[in-house]
Amino acid sequence: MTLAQTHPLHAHGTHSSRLIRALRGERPETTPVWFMRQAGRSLPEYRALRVGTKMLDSCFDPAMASEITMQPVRRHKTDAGIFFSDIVVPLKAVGVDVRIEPGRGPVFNAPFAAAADIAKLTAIDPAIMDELGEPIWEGVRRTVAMLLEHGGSDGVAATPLIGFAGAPFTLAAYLVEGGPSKDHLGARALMHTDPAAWEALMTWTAEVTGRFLRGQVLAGASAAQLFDSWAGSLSARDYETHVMPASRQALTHVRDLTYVIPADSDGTPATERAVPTIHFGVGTGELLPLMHDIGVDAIGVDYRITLDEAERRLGGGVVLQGNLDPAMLAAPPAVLEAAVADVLQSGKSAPAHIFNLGHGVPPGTDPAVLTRIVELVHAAQ
Ligand code: 1CP
Repeated sequence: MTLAQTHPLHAHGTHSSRLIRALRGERPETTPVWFMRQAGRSLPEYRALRVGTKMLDSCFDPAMASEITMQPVRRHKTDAGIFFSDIVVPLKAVGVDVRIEPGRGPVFNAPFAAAADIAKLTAIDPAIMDELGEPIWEGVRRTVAMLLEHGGSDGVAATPLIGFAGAPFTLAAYLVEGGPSKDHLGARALMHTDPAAWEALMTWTAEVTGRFLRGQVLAGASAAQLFDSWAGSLSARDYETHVMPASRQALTHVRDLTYVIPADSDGTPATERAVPTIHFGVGTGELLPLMHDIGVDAIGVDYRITLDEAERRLGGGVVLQGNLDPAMLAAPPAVLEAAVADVLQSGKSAPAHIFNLGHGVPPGTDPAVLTRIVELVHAAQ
């Protein structure tokens, strides 16, 4: 790969942003902060914009998806935007009959639980994602242009956009169950009752979701996060045998995408780096080393273990993202402040720390609390 073939984000100037520097393992003077699910129902401007538009329709509307992505960046001054979409968007793009029910989540017309259903699904060529994803790529391009105009949270570098995708297991948990479930028993059983159908499902899902991630990075996203939200229901052994290969496969789709750190006036030559990746799951304290082993730059940690405990389990030297308990967003200001300070302190065990919640922003959150957290993190030493 030559510098001439590099990823266009070089031109966006996000290489020196707090987020991208932290993902390189540097420790910026100010800890970067963003929130999973920072866009969405906690914001009145989001609720107003969404009136009359179904969730998935908004994801395929480039003007709406880019505007929704910008809302929390403008309001809270976060160090990153996360592209407004959903993990089931690539499935919808390739023609799978899925909808998002308000207050519930993704629901399929029929579950993909039997080998025959899975054979029908996997007969869809994943490569059509590249073309059918065009409204998403256009949404990303518009967002990146808006972020460039907006400027950086530090007043210097541009604010980076994070692209994301669901990991194959979390998507399979919805596909096999036909909708949200508590323990994902259907998916966990299928890997043992019909390992061949399971593998076919995981391989296909990895291709579709990997292409969804790649398309976002090619359109200008500066980093990529893989959400394996429900992997915490798996044993380490099942994760390693039946899930990890597909997650690794999904990420192969962004492995060759790079950005450039320009030459420095002190004589340091330009360097080319792979687009940084983050891997997050809920209740995955037992899986952290395996989740790191698929080859990612940072691990997202939920709120169940402290960041220094996560660092210990990872063997040290891993960039961490997290992990304020979303329940703290409803706590009195003094309690919240102490909790933010605790997370920042614990994050010092890592080479670099990106402040975030331990899971998504709950819909009923007072947005002023999120703005306050950004201020607290940016003011901390
Ligand atoms: O601002 C942002 O963070 C971007 C928006 C975003 C992201 C990152 C949405 C919009 N969805 C997602 C990812 C996503 N979707 C995940 C992984 C992250 C996580 O664990 O929270 C998962 C598991 C989903 C599936 C999903 N979509 C759920 C969860 C259901 C369950 O099983 O508990 C729900 C409720 C949705 C719908 C959805 N996605 C996004 C929004 C704003 C909404 C609510 C829409 C509405 O009700 O109008």
